[in-house]
Parts: sequence; C-alpha cells; structure tokens
Amino acid sequence: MLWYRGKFSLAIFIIFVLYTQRAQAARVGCDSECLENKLDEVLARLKTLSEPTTVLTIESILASTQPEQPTENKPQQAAESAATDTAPTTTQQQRRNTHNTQSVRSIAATTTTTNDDKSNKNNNHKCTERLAGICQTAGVSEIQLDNMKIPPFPVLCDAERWIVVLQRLDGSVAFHNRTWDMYKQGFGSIGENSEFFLGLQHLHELTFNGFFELRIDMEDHEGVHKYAHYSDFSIFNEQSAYKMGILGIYHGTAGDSFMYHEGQQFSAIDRDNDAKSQGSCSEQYNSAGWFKSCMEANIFGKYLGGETDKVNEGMYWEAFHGSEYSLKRMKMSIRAKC
Ligand SMILES: [Ca+2]
Repeated sequence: MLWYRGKFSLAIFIIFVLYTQRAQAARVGCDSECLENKLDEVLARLKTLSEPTTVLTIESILASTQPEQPTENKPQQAAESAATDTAPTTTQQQRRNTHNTQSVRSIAATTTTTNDDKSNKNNNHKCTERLAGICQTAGVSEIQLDNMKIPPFPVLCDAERWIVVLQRLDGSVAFHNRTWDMYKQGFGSIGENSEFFLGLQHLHELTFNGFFELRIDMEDHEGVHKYAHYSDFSIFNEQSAYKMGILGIYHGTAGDSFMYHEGQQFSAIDRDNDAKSQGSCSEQYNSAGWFKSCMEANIFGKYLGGETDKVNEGMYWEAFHGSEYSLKRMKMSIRAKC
C-alpha cells in the first residue's frame, strides 16, 4: 500500500512539474530544446536521489515556486562584482525569472522537506552532512561521497570552499586532443601549482550528490583577471554523454560565454556528440568540450600564448578577448550550495 501511495505521489509530482514547466516556458519563451533539458534533469534527479522518498505536500511544492534567496558570494567577489558587473540583459532577466519560479533543483530538493522542517525552509537545497563537510580546509584532501559508489578521491579546495575541477596555469599539460576515456578519468596532477582536470566521472558523481554553483576564473597575458559565475552546475552520467545541466543565472566580469553550452553533451576527438550535423567540432578544432555548433569558449583548447591566427583553437573565452586570443590562465571551480 505504501509503495503504491509513494508511486502515486511521485506521479502527481511529475505531472505538476510538467505543467509548471510548460506554463512557465510559454511565458518566458523557453523553446522545445530548453524545455527538454529541464525535463531531462528533473527525471534524472528523481532517479538518482538516493534518500528515502518523503511526503510531498502542497505547501512544499508551492514553496519551491517562490523566488530563491540570492546566493551569497565571497566578499572580494561581491566588491569585484559591484565594481565591474554589467546589468542583466533582458535575456538574463528572463532566465532569472525562469530560475526563480521553476528551479528544478529547488523543486526536487523539496522532496526532502516535511512540515517538521519549517525552521529550515529557506534552505531548500539538498545538502547532506558529508557534502557540507567538503573543503572545510584549503589544499588537497580526499573526499568520500554519500552514495559510496566510488572510492575516495583527491580534490583541490581553495579558502572559500570551492573545489577546483580544472586548472591551467602555464601550458605544461596538454588539455586538447585527448580521447574520451582521458576526459572521463581526468589527467594531470592535482595541486595548487599544477595543471589538471578532475575528470567527467568525478564531476558527475559530485554534482549529482547535491546542488552546485560554478565559477570560471581567467587571466590574460597582461595580468587582467576576469571571472564568470553561474548559479547552477551539474553533469549527467556517461550514458547521457556527460551532458551539462542548467547553468542558472550568470554574473561576473568576463561576460557570459558559457550559457551557449548549456544542455550540450561532451565531445572528444573520438566521440562526436555535438549539435553540428556536418562533422565534428572536436576534430575541427582539436579540442574537447560541451560543444554545440561549435563553441563560445574553449576551456580545453590549445595553450597558444596570446594572439593567434588559429581561430577557436586556443584556450579562449569569446566575451573576454575573442576566439583569436589564447588566455594565460583558466580555473574552473564548483561549490556545494549548502
Ligand atoms: Ca557532429
């Protein structure tokens, strides 16, 4: 009986989500591809949430549609942001409205909320004790995820509890032209002063254990620092070709060159999963990434040391220096929203 009641609640929940997604999509102009991405993420989240199903109440569902509290940023980021951020564009405002009212993560997270948990209802992100304990100290440390599906693995943490998942400093490690399995497993040496990529499988395991935000820091060869922050980040499993989930809201100083890649699957030279029907972006530019047709940022691109005539091939960020400038440094970090 309980089993049927649980399934019935889940079915009602999915119908409710489908209805709200479609209604909101109609209002903000979310196209069919955008809608498909959001629904995929809802369904994948429901499948992977490992905690026992709890009671879904009308109150908890309605609470999930309320505007989300702004994410607190570290003080220097806030100051940096206030000094140089540009005002949100109309498109960004639409995304913000969409996010506030239909954040699938917030909706999924409310499956763990009960009437006894009202004192904590503003913190509607799923965050376990183990996840909250990640990166309490800066430096390299081993972490064990809650689902225990994989053994502990090392990560580099900074002082603000960000997990560094990609670090490029000097071109000592080649990030381009690698095979699928290399991107899956990661490469390089994890450390404060070394170049590395944590790997797609670990990115998936981490981001499907909770709710994460994304920050990409970059520096050009004149010592100018910029950053791009996205309120949400998740990577699906290998069966989904490590598809990138919803990025949420952008803010930062670099300009938004990553939203173009939202919802795309990962491609490498031996795995064409891009949205370009004729040919492979990875083969064309000797790189890898969540390519569409093809890219606005090439974080796995070649280390070409500044101005280059190799369009799109360098480690570039379109909104910073364009596609004919290979940056000096790039750092991609994620942080649990606890
Ligand atoms: Ca293709």
